[in-house]
Amino acid sequence: MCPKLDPVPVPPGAAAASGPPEAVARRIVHLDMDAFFASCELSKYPELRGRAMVVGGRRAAHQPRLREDGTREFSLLRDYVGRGVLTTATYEARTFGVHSGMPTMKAARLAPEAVLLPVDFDLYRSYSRRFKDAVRSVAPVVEEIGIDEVYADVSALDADAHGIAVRLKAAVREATGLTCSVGIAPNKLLAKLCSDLQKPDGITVVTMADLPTRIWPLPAARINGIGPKASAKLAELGIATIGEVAARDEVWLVERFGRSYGRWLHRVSHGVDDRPVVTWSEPVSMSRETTFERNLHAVRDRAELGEVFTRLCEQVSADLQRKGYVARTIGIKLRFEDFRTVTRDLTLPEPIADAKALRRTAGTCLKRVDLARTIRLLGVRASALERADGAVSEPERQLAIDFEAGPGPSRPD
Ligand code: TTP
Ligand code: MG
Ligand code: MG
Repeated sequence: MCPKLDPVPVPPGAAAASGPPEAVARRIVHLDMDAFFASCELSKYPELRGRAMVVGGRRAAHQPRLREDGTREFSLLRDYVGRGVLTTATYEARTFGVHSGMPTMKAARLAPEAVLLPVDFDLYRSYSRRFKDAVRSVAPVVEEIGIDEVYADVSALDADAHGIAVRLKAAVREATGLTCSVGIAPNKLLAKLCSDLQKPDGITVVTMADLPTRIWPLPAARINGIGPKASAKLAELGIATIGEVAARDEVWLVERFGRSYGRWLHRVSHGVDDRPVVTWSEPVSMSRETTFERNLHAVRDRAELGEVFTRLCEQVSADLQRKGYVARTIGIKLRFEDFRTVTRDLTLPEPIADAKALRRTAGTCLKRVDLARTIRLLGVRASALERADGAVSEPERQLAIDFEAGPGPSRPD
């Protein structure tokens, strides 16, 4: 006999995309690329396959150099001096204890022979688009949640969970040559937890019946939403694992964490999560920026700087118009030779999308910056967006990743 399935709330408007409106057991995928930035770099430098390698900051000095015999010379971590942090590391480098967010100099002590590469965001964005398109070709209901991960609602697909995961991984591999790890579960919460359980190149399928054996032993901090503060408080109460949260009753949790967070803790520790897979969202801003090959000075390099500034405005304008938005706030970002970053913005009475108007407004912002030092980076941003057609919102399936949306090193290199 089939077990009785709880009805799953279907959000208004999501029914068509998420399958039939009647109660169905959901099947949600979380797919996350393996060592993403590093794996993208390996497609450029295949000779590094199998070697410990990390991706650090933006320094041109760490670009590989081509030798006369056609082979490449790479920077090694042991030669690094500076305050940068790693964006990621290959699994070979992780065996030395090196990981994302670690100061590069600390990583150099752990893995001195590892290769160090600078970030190449254009490359990662292009791989990101390719892998997301590949996922959509198998499972059309996709929510983008980061540069290297997505949720997909595969409830309507007529195949077993493992078979779907195999198809997704094959499509991603064919489109990018890269591996990913897939979790399939009845909801987003569990799918995200389980995609991490067999990394890299893993497939993990979890059902509600697996909760005690697969999910409860995990540290509570693995749940998105249990941050350092909540973890510390849980630890004070003698609670380390998700199972130990689940062992407390709701009233006990509410008394210690407040009504809404306490109730939420109770729900997530029991693997309950009704959030739908949302296939579109309104962009918050659109922006373009560029780091110069050499630092430019506002007076000495006026012509070159002016040209780049105009081009950035034209690109933002084209992005807005292509996606059907107008912007009320226009801003600029400058990073100087000493890595100090300043932003200025201006909010207009009427929203704009036109390149000339954008350039004029951004130019007004620029006048409010002291330009004595040379400039490394220039960016233009449009925010306070409204639909150009006046509609409040409209589904937009595939938003290009805003250039600043992707995660990056938290400190300049
Ligand atoms: P993650 O998916 O967290 O990590 P990953 O893909 O490198 O490795 P894993 O196999 O464990 O998934 O992040 C995706 C990319 O985001 C990562 O390749 C680099 C970037 N990133 C940062 O720039 N800084 C960070 O602190 C983290 C966590 C990631
Ligand atoms: Mg990843
Ligand atoms: Mg990720």
